[in-house]
Amino acid sequence: MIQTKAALLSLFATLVFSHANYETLNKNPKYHSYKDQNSPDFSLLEQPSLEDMWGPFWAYQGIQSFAHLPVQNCLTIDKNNKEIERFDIALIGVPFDTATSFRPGTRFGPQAIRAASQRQDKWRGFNFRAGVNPLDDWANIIDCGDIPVTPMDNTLALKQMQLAYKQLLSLPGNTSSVPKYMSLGGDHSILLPILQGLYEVYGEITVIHFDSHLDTWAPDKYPSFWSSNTSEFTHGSMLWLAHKHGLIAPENNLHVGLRTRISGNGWDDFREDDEVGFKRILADAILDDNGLQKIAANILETLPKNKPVYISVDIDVLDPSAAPGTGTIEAGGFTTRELIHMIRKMKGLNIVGADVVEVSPSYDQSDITTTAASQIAYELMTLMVEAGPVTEKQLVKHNAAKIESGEDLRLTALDRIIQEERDYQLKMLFN
Ligand SMILES: [Mn+2]
Repeated sequence: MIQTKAALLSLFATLVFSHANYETLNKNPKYHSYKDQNSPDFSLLEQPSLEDMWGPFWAYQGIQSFAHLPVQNCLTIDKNNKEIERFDIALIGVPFDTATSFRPGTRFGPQAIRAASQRQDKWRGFNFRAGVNPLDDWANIIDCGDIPVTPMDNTLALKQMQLAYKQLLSLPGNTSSVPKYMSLGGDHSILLPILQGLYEVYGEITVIHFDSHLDTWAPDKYPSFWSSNTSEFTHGSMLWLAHKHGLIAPENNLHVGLRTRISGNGWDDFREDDEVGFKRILADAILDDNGLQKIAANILETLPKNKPVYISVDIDVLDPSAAPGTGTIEAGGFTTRELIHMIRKMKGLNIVGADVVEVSPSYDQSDITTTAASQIAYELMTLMVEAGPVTEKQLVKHNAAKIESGEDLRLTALDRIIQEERDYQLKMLFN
């Protein structure tokens, strides 16, 4: 009897507490907009503002930005203007696809990912896997629109992307010293100018690269007699170039999800990949006992804890059933759920930027790929929010020993390639 009484009391206490809890603790009026217009109290309510009445809209309405975030053309922001509205994290589209070796079409990626992100917004943005709403936390997040990259000339396109990231990374953050960018591709070659921009701000970056392919191929691994400087810049060689120009850490970069066939009759590609400073986690590793957990542990063991880390997600890391809308699909990849799990496990790393690339909507079915890409972008931004604001101490300009003069030779080398190529092209065109 005593036991029953105690049980009843505890049940009663739980009911009272949970009711009180819902009413007083969890009910954030910010997220409860509905007013009972039949209630007698309704006429006593304050006159609603036009914003109250017409500001909120349904997920499929409004002008499409990523997750209905505010839009600003960040490339036209004058950083010296004190009046500008500052931000900490921003989406930036890079609709460039003329460095692809197989099926093109990723120039339509950023707009399609935005369209697929419409059911994400501040209002219903709480990431329960992380315990944070990345769209409504300390970071001011916006959509910066697209870099207007030319589809006519890759030398010029590379130059435009270099200058664009330089400009974007020179803007002051709101809470952060520098904003972080979540780039939407575009083909994977866009990673090179991104890493160049980040190198100037942070120094060498460690890259974690989710991809079914290596993308550390030397340009001469493509079978062609014909070559030029710009022909070296492709979506399969950008990591080789980044290594050659000293933009990435010399070791402990990591591929996750590899499963493509490799060149020739042996392990050459893997040996060359070693030289570029990468370790490899193959897609099949997930078949081991506790494979997913082991992959996540391996990622955390390999990546540095206190150094800048960049996450690049080629959507072809997913199985074609989970991401058919990409240029170079490979059978036998991860599910979206598995990839999200791996990303979630990277909490605590110093993520300074990320991308989702190679989304090619014309090969997509029922928005499968674009929906996966928009969710991955959201998970990556969650990581950025969890990492906290960028502090001055993280910036390379505060480490004078690393860069002695204002100009870094490793960056000017790439600029020189571009200039030489430009001169060469002009000569070919007009002589
Ligand atoms: Mn790739």
